[in-house]
Formats: sequence, structure tokens, C-alpha cells
Amino acid sequence: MANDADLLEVVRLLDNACKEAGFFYVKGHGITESLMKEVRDVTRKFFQLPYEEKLKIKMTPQSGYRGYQRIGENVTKGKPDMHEAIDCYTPIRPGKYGDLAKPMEGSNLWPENPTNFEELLENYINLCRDLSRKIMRGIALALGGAIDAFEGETAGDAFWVLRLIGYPVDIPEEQRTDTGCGAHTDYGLLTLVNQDDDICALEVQNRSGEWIYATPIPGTFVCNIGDMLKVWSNGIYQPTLHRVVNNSPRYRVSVAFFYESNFDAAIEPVQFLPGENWRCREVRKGCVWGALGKESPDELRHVISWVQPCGCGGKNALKLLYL
Ligand SMILES: O=C(O)CCC(=O)C(=O)O
Repeated sequence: MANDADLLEVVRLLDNACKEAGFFYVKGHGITESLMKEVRDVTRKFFQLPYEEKLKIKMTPQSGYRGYQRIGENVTKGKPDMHEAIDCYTPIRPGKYGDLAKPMEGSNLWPENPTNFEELLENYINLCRDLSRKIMRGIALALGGAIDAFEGETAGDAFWVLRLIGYPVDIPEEQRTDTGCGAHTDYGLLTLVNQDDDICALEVQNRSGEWIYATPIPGTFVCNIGDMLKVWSNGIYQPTLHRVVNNSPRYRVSVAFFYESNFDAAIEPVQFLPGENWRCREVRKGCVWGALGKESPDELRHVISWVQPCGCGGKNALKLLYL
């Protein structure tokens, strides 16, 4: 960090952005524009491979839902999304969280070509994780907490998800729906989107209900806050609906990094905030589809949580649904 005045100014801007839009651009973050482009380029090359080749890393329950998803396999609010993707999650070794994470145990499936795919992506993931942690430090200050309020037991061992996404344009009529990714909020803390520089397709609903483009700005990430931060901030910050519609004549690539709490953290308002706490409305026993408002078993990318029977709060209240 530079001096205190600069730090306070960044915290003030973060606070405004989280309160007023739920979306903002991040620049000056230290991840080079060339690395951001290289990650999109290898992703594009993978999606250009024949289908049989892509199926070599197919997502299955055995891989802990990691791997390749064909177009339409990801479903948002009951409608197939017009994208293909590789989904990666924090590797979880068997037994690390007992029964809690059983469906998510496993390691990521990486394409064999180019040969540096795995190394490149692992480096990129580490950088995105560090950047997200820094943003969460700013958010902790913005909420009036200690700088490390979202570390240790809350997000010191953050679970992350990386989605490498391709939005084709030449989809047969009978298969086509109107959205690359249907309108949704993200369920985690923060998302960092690295999108193609020359295609406008990510749309965000502003507070007047209009859809506006998150126009690409080279070298920046589009960052948005998710449902978990709404709960942690006791509703002070609200996530924003967004969707992807690729109306351009070109294939679009984006790489979305989702930063979440520790896998076994309780999602409940943090102690240092004023006001009446959100209350737990419903906790469904044995439900892996615990992301807020995203309850369809088809929504594979939302498989992260195993909601335990519990009272409100408490160690085994992994993901709480809230009023
Ligand atoms: O492709 C994008 O720009 C954003 C994707 C997205 O919203 C998501 O995967 O949740």
C-alpha cells in the first residue's frame, strides 16, 4: 500500500462501488495485460479443438464436477446457457472436510495442449487469489472492520472457482436460447472477470432496472460482489444481476475467477456490523445445491456447498439461506 491517504481513498471508492453498483473495474492490480490475454488465448484455442478432444477432460461427478461442459450443459433458471466452459475448483483431498465436501473432492482436469496450460493457469489462479484477498482487505476496512476480518476462519483458506468460458455464435436454431449466460447474481464473495477486449456482451442491471454493458477496458478486471458478501455485510452491500448476450459475429472468451469463503466457514453477518442480523430461513439437509436462489441440480457450476442441518450460525452452518 502507498500512504494512508491513498489507502483511504481506495477504500472509499470500494465502499461506494459496492453500495451503489455492486460492480466495478479493477486496474493497477499488478497482473499484466499480456498474461490476461495469454489466458484468454489458450482458452480460445482449447475451444477450437474438435469436440472429441474436448471430451477428454469432460466434467463428471467423479472429477468433483471439474472439467469440460458442452454448450447448453450449464443451466440458469431452467434455461440452457449458450456457452461451453472448463470448470476448475480448489483441489480438495479426500477427507479434508469430512463428509462436508465429499461431492467436491478431486483435482482439476487440464488440457494436454498447450503443454504449459496447467502451469500458466495455476500461476494465474494464484495471482487472482492474491488480488481478491487484497480487495477483501479493502472491503473489510470499508465495512469498519479490521483489515484482516476476512481472513483466518472466514476466508483465510478461501475456496475458489475458475471458469474458462467460450460463447459461440453459430449455434443451430433448434438448440439456441437467447442468452450466453442467463441473468443471475454470483453466490460467492467476489468475482474477477477477464473478458475479450473487443466484444461487448456482459450486461449488468443498473439500479433503474436497465441493462447496461460492462464495456471491456483492456488490462482491467470487471469485479462484482456476490451473495455471500451480502450476508457477511448484513445487507449493506447488494450483489447485482448480470447476464451475457453475445450478439457480436465473433466467438467470445471470458475467464471468471470466483473468490469465496473457507469451504467450512459459516456465512452469517460479521460481528462488527450494526443492525439486526439476517435470519436463517431454511437449511436443507444434505443439499449440495445450496447456493442462494439457485436450487436446480442442473446448475452444476453452483455445486459448492453442502448445507448441514444446523441452528443459525455455528460451525456447521456452511451456507445459510437468508430472508
Ligand atoms: O462471461 C462473462 O463475462 C461473465 C460470466 C458470468 O457472469 C458467470 O460465469 O457467472
